[in-house]
Amino acid sequence: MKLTEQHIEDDNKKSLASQNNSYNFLADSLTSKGHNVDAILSKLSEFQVAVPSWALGAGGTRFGRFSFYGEPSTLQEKIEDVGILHALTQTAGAVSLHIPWDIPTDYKAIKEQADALHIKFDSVNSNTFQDQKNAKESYKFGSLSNTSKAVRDQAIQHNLDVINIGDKLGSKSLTVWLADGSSFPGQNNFQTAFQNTQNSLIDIYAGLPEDWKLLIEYKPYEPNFYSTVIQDWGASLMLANGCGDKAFTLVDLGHHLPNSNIEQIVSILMLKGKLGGFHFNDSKYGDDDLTVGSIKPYALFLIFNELVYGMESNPQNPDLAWMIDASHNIKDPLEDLLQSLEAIQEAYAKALLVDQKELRTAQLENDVTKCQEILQNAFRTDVRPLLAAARLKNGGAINPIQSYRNLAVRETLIKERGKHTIATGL
Ligand SMILES: [Mn+2]
Repeated sequence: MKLTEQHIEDDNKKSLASQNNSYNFLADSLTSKGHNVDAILSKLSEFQVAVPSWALGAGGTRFGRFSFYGEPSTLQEKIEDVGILHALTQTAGAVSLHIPWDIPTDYKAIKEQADALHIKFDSVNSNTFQDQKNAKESYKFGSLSNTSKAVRDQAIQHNLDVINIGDKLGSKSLTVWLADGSSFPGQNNFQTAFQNTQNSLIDIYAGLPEDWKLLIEYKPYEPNFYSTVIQDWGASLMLANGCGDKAFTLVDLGHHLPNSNIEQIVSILMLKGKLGGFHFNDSKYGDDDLTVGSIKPYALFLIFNELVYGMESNPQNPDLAWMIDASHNIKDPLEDLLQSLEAIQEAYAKALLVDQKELRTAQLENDVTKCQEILQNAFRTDVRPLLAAARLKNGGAINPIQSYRNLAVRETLIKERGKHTIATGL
């Protein structure tokens, strides 16, 4: 299924008058406060977030998986789904592939399909957290950190293969997330595991093309419950520094212990020019992989405030790889992703409303109340008409979920693909 601009334009007609009223009111009010509304709209349009290939189907929990009808079962169908998200939102212009779940059989055809839908190939993700069919060695006790050289070598080779696949598609970075760690005290020698990981990453780094980046993700626990080898940003940063200038830390919102100050983490990493990528999701307790912005929207805004500050003030930090990393267990995955994309844009737009100069002055004067007022005034602004205007400008939907339902996207996908399809992946 392909959503055309005409489909969306026709559906927009129903809400166009009301959108224009809300937008004009908001734009006037922002302009009178000194904001450059056109500049904000351009920034919103430029901000593209990658959709991971594994988020297009139902995820499941360790207790069960409830399939969602009409799921994409081939890479081609997954890209088709990202095309639908991008057509509606104009902010999902990239896909992040997971290897070996999504190895293309025909590179040229996949690239042409993605090009036609204006979708780029963002970071490629390796997988050494589960054993593949016919693999000689097992990752049961770790991959890049394993005590066995044969296992480490297999895991290194897999990452080199992933780079090779990504290179053929135009990707420019490899994301490594390891499940390596231990579930019981005494199981691992912390120092050996860390050093093995560092050495393995150095071997992978040596295989990076010149214009590529290595993004190292961290996570404090799960699937191992006593220790993980790369448990926090400090460990990731040490490993990145041990590799070289093209290695960076990747922050995943769900990969922190409760109440961690994630905005401070991203801020310091950007100061050091070492934040390479960011994974969006939301959580109440752990790595819950819930819809972005569904639980802690203010925390997301505070993080974006630091990201915006970093993007404007830290030229030493590269452009970031943005990706949604969530799982969908009870909602239509595409509707869930539309909600996430909206929440990301909303937090970004609000962060763009923070008057950094005024904030700086208030900080210098130690006017704590004013500092808080500046942030909260931006956060409390309803920016949704601004997001809709940015989408509208590029041919997207005023209300993506409403259009998705009005245009009967899921029903059409079920008709085309059948009911009981299963997306490859988890
Ligand atoms: Mn992640």
